Amino acid sequence: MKDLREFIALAEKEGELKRIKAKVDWDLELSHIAKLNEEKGGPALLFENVKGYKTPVITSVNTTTSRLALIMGERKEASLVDLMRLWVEKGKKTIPPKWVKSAPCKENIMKGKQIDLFKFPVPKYYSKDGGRYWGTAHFVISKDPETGWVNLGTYRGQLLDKNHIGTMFIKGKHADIMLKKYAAMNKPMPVAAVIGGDPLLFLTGAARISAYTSEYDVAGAVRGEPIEVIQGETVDLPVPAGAEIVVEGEVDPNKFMAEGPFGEYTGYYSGVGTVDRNFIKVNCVTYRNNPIFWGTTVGKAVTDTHMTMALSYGATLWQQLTDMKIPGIKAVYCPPEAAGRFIAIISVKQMYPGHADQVGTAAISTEMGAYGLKTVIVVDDDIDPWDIPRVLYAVAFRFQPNRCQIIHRGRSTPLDPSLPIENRDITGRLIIDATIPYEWKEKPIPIDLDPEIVKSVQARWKELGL
Ligand SMILES: Cc1cc2nc3c(=O)[nH]c(=O)nc-3n(C[C@H](O)[C@H](O)[C@H](O)COP(=O)(O)O)c2cc1C
Ligand SMILES: [Mn+2]
Repeated sequence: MKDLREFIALAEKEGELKRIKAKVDWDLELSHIAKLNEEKGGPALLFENVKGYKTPVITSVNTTTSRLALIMGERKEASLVDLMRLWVEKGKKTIPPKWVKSAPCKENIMKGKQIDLFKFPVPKYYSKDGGRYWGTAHFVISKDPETGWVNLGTYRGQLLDKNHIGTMFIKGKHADIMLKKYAAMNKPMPVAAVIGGDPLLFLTGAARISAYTSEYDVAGAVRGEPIEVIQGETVDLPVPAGAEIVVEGEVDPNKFMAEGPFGEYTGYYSGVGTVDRNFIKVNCVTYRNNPIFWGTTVGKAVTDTHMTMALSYGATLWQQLTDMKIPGIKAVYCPPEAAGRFIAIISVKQMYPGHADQVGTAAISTEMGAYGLKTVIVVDDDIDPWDIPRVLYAVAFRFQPNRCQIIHRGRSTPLDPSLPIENRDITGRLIIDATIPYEWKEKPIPIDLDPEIVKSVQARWKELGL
């Protein structure tokens, strides 16, 4: 799948996409339709008649497991865990992108005074938002000035004026790490903010892939073939050949504009009013003929962003545990209800005393887990981590509060509404070992039905009138 258009064609064929022909306002109406539709598990929506614009807007692309499966080239019936397992398997061997010389994303080019981002139907999502958000289902490309590592990260982007996009690179995110290096060199950081291309790129942009690894290489691996890229017009960065819209520009580490607030995927705002943040000064916009704008809804779970993160955060946690070569890990699940990131459930086939503890502490030390993962639940391998009733059974009947581990300090997210707004750098963590301790000589004796009696009573089922 090279681009968003291939996804649209496939989703339409599979009954997973609806074209909205009625006129819809980009100002709150579009996002509210998308959100209500997502709450009902509805299709992806292609708004073809956005008030005042010719360019259509697509939303709700990642909201259901069936559509995530289409993106990953899987059967529509695949479960979230099947998709995560596939990501982990395929992601083991990264595939770097392939350079091409001409590409659809260069069909139109705006530079200098021609640039006007208001020419695109940028939605406003919630009434208390600080403005219209250009960047939701997008990703920002930047390059490490020391190593040449190319990073793709989904960082929200506010439309500030016709050639400025506000950004929020949270401390320690890869674009933030890179920006600090540019600051030390007294240089602006060249960036490209991209909408479209292979939909896997947005998923990997939102994934917690380890530092020094390019999301392009992971997306290529999961796709099974290299992502096609072309040199940026004004920046020395690879941009996806099949992108719908590429915004090229620079982030000056020493310049700030008022940004926010933005209704987050936690269901809350992460602050009051605006905050001065770095921004992208846009120098060039390239786009396809008849471009398609792509947005994702945030707000209360579960919507598009939560499903995006349940897959991308869950798969990267699983991948990172696999990379540590800890034996016995059967499956990982990060429930979308917890935005795919605050709670992780891991099943393990225990092989030695302390194995479950190792899994719990490893999880919070991965790139994914070290960032705001608050609760890890470790279960035995007879429990599927996505089977929440069985996980609760394990928490009820195998977990003992005296064996829980509280870690008092770890990297937090400024979005976590359980911490005071002004003090969200550091979080606590809880590791719930809901396994039966390996070292116990006397294990609880399970109650099993007698198989012989089961057989005989089943033979009498009709007679019993059941
Ligand atoms: C819709 C959406 C919006 C996001 N907005 C931000 C944001 O504004 N700032 C941020 O640091 N991370 C944001 N994230 C999370 C990052 O995409 C995620 O942490 C990712 O790992 C960042 O890439 P990096 O690991 O290369 O830094 C967002 C994720 C999604 C799905
Ligand atoms: Mn990264």
